Amino acid sequence: MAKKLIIDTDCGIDDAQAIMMALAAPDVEILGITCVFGNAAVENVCQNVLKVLSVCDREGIPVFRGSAGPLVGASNAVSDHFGTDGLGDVLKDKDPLWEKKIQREHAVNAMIRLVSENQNQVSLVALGPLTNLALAVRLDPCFPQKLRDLYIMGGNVEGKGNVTLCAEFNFAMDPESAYVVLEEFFCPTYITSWESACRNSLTWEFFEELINQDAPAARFMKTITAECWAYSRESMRNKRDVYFGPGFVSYDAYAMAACVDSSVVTESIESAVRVELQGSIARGMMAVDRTNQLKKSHNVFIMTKCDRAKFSQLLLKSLRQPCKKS
Ligand SMILES: [Ca+2]
Repeated sequence: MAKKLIIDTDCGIDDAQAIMMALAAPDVEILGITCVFGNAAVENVCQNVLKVLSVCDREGIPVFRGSAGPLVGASNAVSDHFGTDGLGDVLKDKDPLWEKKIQREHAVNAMIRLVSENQNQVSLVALGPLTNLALAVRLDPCFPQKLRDLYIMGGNVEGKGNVTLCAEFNFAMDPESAYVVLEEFFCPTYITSWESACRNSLTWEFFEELINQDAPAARFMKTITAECWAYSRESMRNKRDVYFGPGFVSYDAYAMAACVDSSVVTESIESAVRVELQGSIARGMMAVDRTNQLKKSHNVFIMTKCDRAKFSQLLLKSLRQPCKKS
């Protein structure tokens, strides 16, 4: 039986890569893609998802618009990490009819409905700020227990931050939502932290091989990364390089890989975690409670090592699209 997925995304370039990985995976059925602000405004995120589905010839998958801002604080806090539109600011052929292609149902309602219709069968893959998920558990307190499992790209385990000193982007964009999700989602939870992704980076030589494949999805990826500083081979320009050295890191793709092929993850930490909300330096940081000081009943699994050869193959395959798929 196909594995049922809902992808919650703030569709930047690495989300695009992760979505393509899910589209290319055998035995995966994507029930819907729910959008959230983050790498760009939610309206841009919706258009980006539609674009990715169009490139891969999979426009039948429903796309839902979700939260435009965090639960608390300014709602215009988006990143320009992948350009202001989230996909490198190079796409000129905007679809003027995109709003008609978005489902009318709100992303959070859609998530609750789809999971209720497919109880204990849905894997939820969260690739952006966790606002939609936090709202889902507020609207339906039983939502987490109806999930099969949850995969998150976000947080950190070593106190290293990419946007602030101590916090990773997705958690820093909406710390309250990250807190709610990690306190109240008692389903099996698998996290790819920022450092986990960075410590399993690939080479820029591999990246060249990846985007120079002869297929529409690869050409699309080559186009949207061409002008983007996050894909600059010039090293030491960002915190990632300073902390971990140069390399190609497709963050969200690690969380997706863990979902579509669990054998990609070769080593994990099992621990309780909590998100810091009060700290002036560490707000949004994920604290890892390996000595059980918090006395929490629920542990999560945080990836520490992956099989890079397998992961590379998933990436390569994801850009050889459109592909024939029943
Ligand atoms: Ca993302």
